[in-house]
Amino acid sequence: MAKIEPTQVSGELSAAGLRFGVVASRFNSFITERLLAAALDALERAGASSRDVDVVRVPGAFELPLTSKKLAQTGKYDALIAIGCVIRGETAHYDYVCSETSRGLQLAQMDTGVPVIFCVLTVDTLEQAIDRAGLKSGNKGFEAGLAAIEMGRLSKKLRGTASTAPKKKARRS
Ligand code: INI
Repeated sequence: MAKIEPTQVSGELSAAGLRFGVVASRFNSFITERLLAAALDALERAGASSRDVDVVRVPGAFELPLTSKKLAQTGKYDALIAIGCVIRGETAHYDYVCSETSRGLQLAQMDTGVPVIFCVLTVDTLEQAIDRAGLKSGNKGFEAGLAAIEMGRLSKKLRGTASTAPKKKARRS
């Protein structure tokens, strides 16, 4: 058994003083509005205030990545939450929308360094979506709110950690 006690780093679940951007898609709004309400509930319960939370609406999940990236680039937010719901239909549209949305959201956070929480339901049926938006399996929006707080806090903390700060270039004399 190892005896070392490593430094443990994680983000606290306190939203006070953090700024959040939420991008919510209108497609399947019956589901996405429920996810949005639960995400806002999580932020509020953890101490976020109205002036520190912005909600931006987009037509569908496919539009989430670009909008998230633009919000991240403003430098105004500690974390973003992207909310959508894609339900499998008869066509391959589902696969394109799902893969490009997830890929785009990952790129948005990797390109900007701002955490983008993936709150996009990708399901086969409306019933499965309803289950994940407040019925059987809890509400994924609430989980996303908590993840945004934790990642916003953690990112803030890591920015201030000496060992992760970019090294200054040595000056030539
Ligand atoms: N957008 C969704 O958010 N969910 C879906 O289920 C969906 N389906 O099935 O088509 C969907 N399509 C729209 C897409 O996200 C774009 O808004 C549209 O293609 C315009 O770019």
